[in-house]
Amino acid sequence: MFNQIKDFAKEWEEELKLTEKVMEALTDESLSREVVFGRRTLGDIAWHLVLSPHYMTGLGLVFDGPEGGNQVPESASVIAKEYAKVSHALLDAVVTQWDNDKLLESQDMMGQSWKNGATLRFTVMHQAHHRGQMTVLMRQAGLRIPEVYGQTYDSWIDAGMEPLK
Ligand code: NI
Repeated sequence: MFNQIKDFAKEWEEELKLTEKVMEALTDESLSREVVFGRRTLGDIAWHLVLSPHYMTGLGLVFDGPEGGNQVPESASVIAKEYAKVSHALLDAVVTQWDNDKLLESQDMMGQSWKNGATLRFTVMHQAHHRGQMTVLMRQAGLRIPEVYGQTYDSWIDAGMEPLK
Protein backbone atom coordinates (compact mmCIF):
# COMPACT_ATOMS: atom_id res chain seq x y z
CA MET A 1 0.00 0.00 0.00
CA PHE A 2 1.40 3.38 -0.98
CA ASN A 3 0.26 6.40 1.06
CA GLN A 4 2.42 8.92 -0.79
CA ILE A 5 2.66 9.55 -4.51
CA LYS A 6 6.38 10.26 -4.16
CA ASP A 7 7.01 6.81 -2.64
CA PHE A 8 5.31 5.10 -5.56
CA ALA A 9 7.13 7.33 -8.06
CA LYS A 10 10.54 6.49 -6.59
CA GLU A 11 9.89 2.77 -6.44
CA TRP A 12 8.23 2.49 -9.85
CA GLU A 13 11.08 4.42 -11.44
CA GLU A 14 13.62 1.98 -10.01
CA GLU A 15 11.50 -1.03 -10.94
CA LEU A 16 10.84 0.11 -14.47
CA LYS A 17 14.59 0.52 -15.03
CA LEU A 18 15.12 -3.10 -13.95
CA THR A 19 12.31 -4.24 -16.22
CA GLU A 20 13.73 -2.21 -19.11
CA LYS A 21 17.07 -4.00 -18.71
CA VAL A 22 15.31 -7.37 -18.88
CA MET A 23 13.22 -6.32 -21.90
CA GLU A 24 16.31 -5.03 -23.70
CA ALA A 25 18.03 -8.42 -23.25
CA LEU A 26 15.28 -10.25 -25.19
CA THR A 27 15.89 -11.46 -28.72
CA ASP A 28 13.29 -12.13 -31.42
CA GLU A 29 14.06 -15.88 -31.39
CA SER A 30 13.66 -16.12 -27.61
CA LEU A 31 10.08 -14.82 -27.66
CA SER A 32 8.62 -18.20 -28.65
CA ARG A 33 10.10 -19.99 -25.61
CA GLU A 34 7.17 -21.61 -23.79
CA VAL A 35 6.67 -22.09 -20.05
CA VAL A 36 5.42 -25.60 -20.86
CA PHE A 37 4.28 -27.00 -24.20
CA GLY A 38 1.33 -25.07 -25.60
CA ARG A 39 1.20 -22.47 -22.83
CA ARG A 40 2.38 -18.89 -22.39
CA THR A 41 5.55 -17.89 -24.17
CA LEU A 42 8.28 -15.51 -23.11
CA GLY A 43 6.84 -13.04 -25.64
CA ASP A 44 3.37 -13.41 -24.11
CA ILE A 45 4.69 -12.65 -20.62
CA ALA A 46 6.79 -9.71 -21.81
CA TRP A 47 3.80 -8.25 -23.63
CA HIS A 48 1.59 -8.86 -20.59
CA LEU A 49 3.97 -6.54 -18.70
CA VAL A 50 3.52 -3.93 -21.43
CA LEU A 51 -0.26 -4.19 -21.28
CA SER A 52 -0.65 -4.33 -17.50
CA PRO A 53 0.29 -0.73 -16.61
CA HIS A 54 -2.41 0.33 -19.02
CA TYR A 55 -5.04 -1.57 -17.00
CA MET A 56 -4.69 1.32 -14.55
CA THR A 57 -6.72 3.44 -16.95
CA GLY A 58 -9.68 1.44 -15.63
CA LEU A 59 -9.19 3.38 -12.38
CA GLY A 60 -9.48 6.74 -14.09
CA LEU A 61 -5.87 7.46 -15.05
CA VAL A 62 -5.54 8.71 -18.60
CA PHE A 63 -2.60 7.70 -20.80
CA ASP A 64 -1.98 5.90 -24.09
CA GLY A 65 -1.69 2.13 -24.29
CA PRO A 66 0.92 0.33 -26.37
CA GLU A 67 0.80 0.24 -30.15
CA GLY A 68 -0.61 -3.06 -31.33
CA GLY A 69 -3.07 -3.70 -28.52
CA ASN A 70 -3.33 -7.32 -27.40
CA GLN A 71 -1.32 -8.66 -30.32
CA VAL A 72 2.15 -9.75 -29.15
CA PRO A 73 4.79 -8.21 -31.46
CA GLU A 74 7.30 -10.51 -33.15
CA SER A 75 10.06 -8.02 -32.52
CA ALA A 76 11.81 -7.92 -29.15
CA SER A 77 12.92 -4.35 -29.74
CA VAL A 78 9.31 -3.27 -30.34
CA ILE A 79 8.31 -4.86 -27.02
CA ALA A 80 11.15 -3.10 -25.21
CA LYS A 81 10.27 0.25 -26.80
CA GLU A 82 6.57 -0.05 -25.98
CA TYR A 83 7.38 -1.10 -22.41
CA ALA A 84 9.54 1.99 -21.92
CA LYS A 85 6.75 4.20 -23.24
CA VAL A 86 3.88 2.76 -21.23
CA SER A 87 5.79 2.40 -17.97
CA HIS A 88 6.83 6.06 -18.09
CA ALA A 89 3.31 7.05 -19.13
CA LEU A 90 1.91 5.34 -16.02
CA LEU A 91 4.41 7.17 -13.85
CA ASP A 92 3.57 10.53 -15.40
CA ALA A 93 -0.16 9.87 -15.09
CA VAL A 94 0.01 8.96 -11.39
CA VAL A 95 2.25 11.93 -10.56
CA THR A 96 0.21 14.48 -12.50
CA GLN A 97 -3.35 13.15 -12.14
CA TRP A 98 -3.47 11.73 -8.60
CA ASP A 99 -2.58 13.15 -5.20
CA ASN A 100 -2.01 11.51 -1.80
CA ASP A 101 -5.71 11.67 -0.91
CA LYS A 102 -6.55 9.79 -4.08
CA LEU A 103 -4.39 6.87 -2.88
CA LEU A 104 -6.80 6.34 0.04
CA GLU A 105 -9.88 6.14 -2.19
CA SER A 106 -11.26 2.67 -2.86
CA GLN A 107 -12.27 1.35 -6.25
CA ASP A 108 -13.39 -1.99 -7.58
CA MET A 109 -10.49 -4.23 -8.59
CA MET A 110 -11.20 -7.76 -9.75
CA GLY A 111 -14.49 -7.78 -7.84
CA GLN A 112 -13.00 -6.46 -4.60
CA SER A 113 -12.71 -3.01 -3.09
CA TRP A 114 -9.06 -1.89 -3.17
CA LYS A 115 -7.53 1.41 -2.19
CA ASN A 116 -5.72 3.01 -5.11
CA GLY A 117 -2.49 2.92 -3.10
CA ALA A 118 -2.92 -0.86 -2.75
CA THR A 119 -3.54 -1.25 -6.47
CA LEU A 120 -0.30 0.59 -7.16
CA ARG A 121 1.51 -1.76 -4.77
CA PHE A 122 -0.04 -4.72 -6.60
CA THR A 123 1.17 -3.25 -9.90
CA VAL A 124 4.76 -3.19 -8.64
CA MET A 125 4.60 -6.73 -7.22
CA HIS A 126 2.82 -8.14 -10.25
CA GLN A 127 5.56 -6.81 -12.50
CA ALA A 128 8.31 -8.28 -10.31
CA HIS A 129 6.54 -11.65 -10.37
CA HIS A 130 6.35 -11.85 -14.16
CA ARG A 131 9.82 -10.37 -14.59
CA GLY A 132 11.13 -13.29 -12.52
CA GLN A 133 9.32 -15.72 -14.80
CA MET A 134 10.91 -14.02 -17.78
CA THR A 135 14.47 -14.38 -16.52
CA VAL A 136 14.08 -18.16 -16.09
CA LEU A 137 12.76 -18.53 -19.64
CA MET A 138 15.51 -16.24 -20.91
CA ARG A 139 18.16 -18.41 -19.30
CA GLN A 140 16.56 -21.50 -20.83
CA ALA A 141 16.65 -19.72 -24.19
CA GLY A 142 20.40 -19.22 -23.77
CA LEU A 143 20.29 -15.47 -23.18
CA ARG A 144 22.49 -13.53 -20.85
CA ILE A 145 20.35 -12.12 -18.04
CA PRO A 146 20.98 -8.64 -16.67
CA GLU A 147 21.37 -8.16 -12.94
CA VAL A 148 18.00 -7.44 -11.32
CA TYR A 149 18.29 -7.61 -7.52
CA GLY A 150 21.80 -9.00 -7.42
CA GLN A 151 24.57 -10.67 -9.32
CA THR A 152 23.88 -13.33 -11.92
CA TYR A 153 25.88 -16.39 -12.91
CA ASP A 154 27.53 -14.36 -15.68
CA SER A 155 28.45 -11.40 -13.54
CA TRP A 156 30.08 -13.70 -10.97
CA ILE A 157 32.14 -15.26 -13.79
CA ASP A 158 33.04 -11.82 -15.16
CA ALA A 159 34.21 -10.82 -11.68
CA GLY A 160 36.49 -13.90 -11.64
CA MET A 161 34.48 -15.50 -8.85
CA GLU A 162 32.85 -18.87 -8.30
CA PRO A 163 29.14 -18.48 -9.08
CA LEU A 164 26.80 -19.18 -6.17
CA LYS A 165 24.52 -22.21 -6.58
NI1 NI B 1 -0.30 -11.25 -14.62
